[in-house]
Amino acid sequence: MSNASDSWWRSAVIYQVYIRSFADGDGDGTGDIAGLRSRLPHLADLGVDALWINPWYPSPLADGGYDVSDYRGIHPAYGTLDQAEQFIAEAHDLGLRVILDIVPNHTSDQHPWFRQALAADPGSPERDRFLFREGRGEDGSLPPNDWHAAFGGPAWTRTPDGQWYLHLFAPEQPDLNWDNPAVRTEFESILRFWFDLGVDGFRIDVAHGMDKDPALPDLGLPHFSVMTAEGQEDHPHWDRDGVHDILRGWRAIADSYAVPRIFVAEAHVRPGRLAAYVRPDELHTAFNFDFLRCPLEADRLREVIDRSITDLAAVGAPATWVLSNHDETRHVTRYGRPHTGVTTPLSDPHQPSDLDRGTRRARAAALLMLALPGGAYIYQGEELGLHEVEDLPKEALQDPMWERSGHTVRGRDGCRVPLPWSGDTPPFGFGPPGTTPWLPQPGDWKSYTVEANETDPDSMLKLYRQALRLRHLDPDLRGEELHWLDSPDGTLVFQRGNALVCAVNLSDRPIPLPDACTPLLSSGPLGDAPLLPPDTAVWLHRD
Ligand code: TEU
Repeated sequence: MSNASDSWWRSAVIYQVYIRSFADGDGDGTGDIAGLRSRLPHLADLGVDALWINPWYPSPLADGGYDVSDYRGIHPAYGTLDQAEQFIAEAHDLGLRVILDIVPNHTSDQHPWFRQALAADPGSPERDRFLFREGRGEDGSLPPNDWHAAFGGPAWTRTPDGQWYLHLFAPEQPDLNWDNPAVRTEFESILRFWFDLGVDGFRIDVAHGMDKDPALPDLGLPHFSVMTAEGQEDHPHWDRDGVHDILRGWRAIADSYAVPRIFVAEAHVRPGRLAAYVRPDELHTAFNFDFLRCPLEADRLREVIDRSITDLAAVGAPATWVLSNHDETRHVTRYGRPHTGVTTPLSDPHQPSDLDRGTRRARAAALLMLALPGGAYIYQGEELGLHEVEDLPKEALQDPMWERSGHTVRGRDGCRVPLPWSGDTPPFGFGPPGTTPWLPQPGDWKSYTVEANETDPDSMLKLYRQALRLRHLDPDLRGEELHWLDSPDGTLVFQRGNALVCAVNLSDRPIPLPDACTPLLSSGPLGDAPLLPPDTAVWLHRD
């Protein structure tokens, strides 16, 4: 491959496949590789460049697969390693690259290493692969420190012999000890295993978490879900300098292949700290959670866009953009609320959402995102216009957040509902007729199916397809420059290259379109007058 194709990742549009909910080939209610392979034409037609597959490894699914019990296999419900290899080859034949999800901060409590650790004595080499400690208090019945787990409750669980082990997420996800050389060697070997099978890269889960202060000092923070080390200069477990040594070692492995492989970091860090992860000898890109979390307000967005591009350009990295993923409330629902930003841990489900408005704004946001320089991520179902399912029955909820929060946070299942493909009733083509999806689909989703999207010329799917086609064809969208043009308050207008202008109206009144421009694609009707209505975006060509 040429150098140009070696840097495909700088502007790639990457589609996130939450495999459990994408397409079910065998009718057991869980998405699988067979379903994914049968739907590859949908992804090729959409016009994306690559797929990121959420963890598909053997796992007890205590956290949707982010609790891995074998890093070199495929969960039997998803298929086999042979099928995985066939899928990778078929995706490549269609011009789609494949990125997997690696989970290095923690394993499953069913991983052989953790089972061996529990069976071994305190102080043993088996225990040293994880973070086992004695408790505090006279009889050691208090956790070793005051850290909280991201899903609620203490970050420590006591074992029958009295020692405690650390888990920054669920108790079923024990944290690995990255000071142990065996841990480092093992993960380097796992990377090579999948690279050798033809995988093009990895998304690194919790890339800011592996390194812990060996003293494991108290944090002194009263609540959980502090993912970003906000307000904490020297945090004992997030975003410590030691993670960069690990990541540099991984980059060397990716670069050792004739066709270099790539990484994207999932790193929730304080503003200004992300660029360190994408220095030339570290990772290639990182998710832009500041953009995802930003309210849909012009001045706030402009600030985030400028800061992202400038910070990352300083280390030679491109920006990335993302509106939704498997951890956050779908943006159609967020943008239909009075407050459109993400609140921690999830946007407030008690605020009502106007889904018509949310959809109009989601369409505008899609044209904004896809006109920005750098890479972009599309979360499965956003191309169909799906909203968050906020009324899942309590007994259906599977996200550990629900249990761990004492039933106060419903968690992330509402954005993970299996996709609707066709037909008028569940399972909407997700699986063969009679399939009961692992999370129930709303009965009224027939207007969101791929089939329904195909027949409506103004559907979300048609908008995404047209935008992606133009993005590939228009040389103005290839560079990494962006020039802001003067525009009224509440609006964003910028130029790419010689002649591509993107105008986004987030104010509450129509604005005049820039002079001497021809509309190429708009997120909603423009009307007869050359005005851009509220909640609408347009791509224009300067005459
Ligand atoms: O997410 C890490 C993370 O920061 C989120 O779980 C966060 O706590 C949540 O978005 C709050 O809304 C990654 C994965 O994306 C997530 O699915 C896993 O549960 C987590 O790691 C543990 O592996």
